[in-house]
Amino acid sequence: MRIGISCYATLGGSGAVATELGKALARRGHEVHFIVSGIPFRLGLFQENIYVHEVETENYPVLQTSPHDLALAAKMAEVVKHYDLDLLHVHYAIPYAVCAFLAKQMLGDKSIPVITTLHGTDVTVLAQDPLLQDAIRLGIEKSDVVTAVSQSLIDQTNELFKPRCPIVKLYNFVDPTVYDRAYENGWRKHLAPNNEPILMHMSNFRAVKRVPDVIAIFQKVHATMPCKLLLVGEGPDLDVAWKLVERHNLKRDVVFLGKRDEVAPLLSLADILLLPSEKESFGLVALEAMACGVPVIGSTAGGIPEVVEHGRSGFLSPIGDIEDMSNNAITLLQDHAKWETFSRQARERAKLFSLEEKVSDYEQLYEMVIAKGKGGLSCASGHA
Ligand code: GMT
Repeated sequence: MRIGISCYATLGGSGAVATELGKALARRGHEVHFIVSGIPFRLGLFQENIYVHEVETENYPVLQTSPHDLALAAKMAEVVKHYDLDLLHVHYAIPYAVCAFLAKQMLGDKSIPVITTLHGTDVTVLAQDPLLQDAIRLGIEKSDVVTAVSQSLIDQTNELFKPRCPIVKLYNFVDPTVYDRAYENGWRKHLAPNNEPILMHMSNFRAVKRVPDVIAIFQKVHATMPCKLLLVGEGPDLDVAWKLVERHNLKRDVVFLGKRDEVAPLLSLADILLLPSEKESFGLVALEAMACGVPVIGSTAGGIPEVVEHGRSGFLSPIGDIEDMSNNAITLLQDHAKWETFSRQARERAKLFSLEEKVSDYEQLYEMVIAKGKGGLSCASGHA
């Protein structure tokens, strides 16, 4: 198949999933064309069957804003035509599903099926804005197939948008050959010289991640036992984290590592992953941590309970229940046998979300959409 993929190129789970999916499809012999505004952060070095088409727009003095999304739509149409693509798979309703719809209009007679994968923020955050809500609705309604990364996200999308076609659930995945605790490296000694337990939080530090809760949980655990906190990533609440760490006199035991592309070796250093999010449609970082044998202490937000089994691969508490989350972390860290059991169970659980299996699911979906497209899309044709 010849597949076009559009996604956000910056750090974030949706870009990671879209890129890993594209790479896996290319390894299976498909021709994969990334149509993007920047090089996807996990793309890595040259790989056979992968093409990147970057959209660049100039800022014209007379226009107040750059016509980026229109250029992206035009680029999609151009790549579809030039490479005779079989389908477009876009990640996020806005702008990508809307751009794909525009591209279809530009293509006129050449029909191209569009699959949209919802990752969360468009539905759970951006859709609160009534104007954007209409744009997201258009993206969903005009896609031939819509998938979502958890049941929780499907439920929220159904409630808000009542789409005519059922949304397909396709969970995110992890490559167990890359995410594996076997990575153990010399850093641990450097970061925790007295073999203190390491707690980790990894995110884009948006408000929905509840970074102040991360610090508060760590503060309570730290008051009970010597331990370290590793913060990976950056974003709007990074400053808040710095200030809290200083105010609570935790500087010596908290390390800010900043943005990192290759996270498997880092996750393998951790004893606990903290994910107390307010919203989380899936929680890819939880799955990646679990594959590295790291139990998760988190909230019950969104799709997290579909990934982390409470009481087996981690503990989940109501959003904001710092007391419960810190007690759970202490329980696991004080009982090594229990931690070992949770670590093993986390790895076993993560194997159920293995890359190869989920990529086959996407392949099947693509084949079905292409075949239906040739005979006229059924449910989806009602949309167009
Ligand atoms: O979590 C973020 O802020 C990044 C965001 C993204 O768009 O990359 O992540 C969303 O998609 C991921 C991949 O499907 C999910 O694992 C995350 O749970 C989801 N984030 C939210 O729902 C807040």
